[in-house]
Amino acid sequence: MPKVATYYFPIKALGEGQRMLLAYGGQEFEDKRIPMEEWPEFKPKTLFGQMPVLEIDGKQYAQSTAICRYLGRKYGLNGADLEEDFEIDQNVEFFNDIRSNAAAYHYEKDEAVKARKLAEFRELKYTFLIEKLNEILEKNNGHIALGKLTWGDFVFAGLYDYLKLMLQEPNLDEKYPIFKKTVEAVTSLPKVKAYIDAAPKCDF
Ligand SMILES: N[C@@H](CCC(=O)N[C@@H](CS)C(=O)NCC(=O)O)C(=O)O
Repeated sequence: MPKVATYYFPIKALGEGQRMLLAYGGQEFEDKRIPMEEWPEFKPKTLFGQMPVLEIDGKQYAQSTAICRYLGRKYGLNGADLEEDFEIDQNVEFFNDIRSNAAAYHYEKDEAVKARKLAEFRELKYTFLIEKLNEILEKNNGHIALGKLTWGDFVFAGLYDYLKLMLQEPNLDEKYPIFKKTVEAVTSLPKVKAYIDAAPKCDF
């Protein structure tokens, strides 16, 4: 078996998809959670100065979506053809767009600017994006694409709690029950559940 390690901050967010995919694939891995104090030293050793990073037999792999797509292909969680692969990519990129929109105000340091950006997002974009996401997941019966489990669901499930935090929407689950159902389609898979039960607990 190859020697595999994952590197990310001690949260789920962009790092959890790859961890859950490795667990799904029955791949043992070293789950390296780098505290913020150690990040400045590790950053220059990564491909793009960012995490998550996946390392297989000493080779680094970067970019969370590309990593999840790669592992998904490895473990049979991709589409059956070009068209199906496209549908997964397309819907994952749409989900990533929601994340980018939320990140645009979430990381703003100036509180007044942050409040203004959040208000603008709420007024102009939020409802359309969230309703569209709900429609996609409903249409696919609790999956992000193809009406069945794919690597895209791991991206969604890994990031969902962090997205909720960024959206400042603790009640999202009640309003859109399909979101939680999509997360649980991944987290209830026996090997993934075993990984989660043993992993450090994180809220997001
Ligand atoms: N497009 C990249 C984004 C990665 C990213 O933004 N990583 C953040 C943590 S979520 C990071 O490494 N931040 C520390 C830094 O940039 O110094 C991906 O999807 O992997």
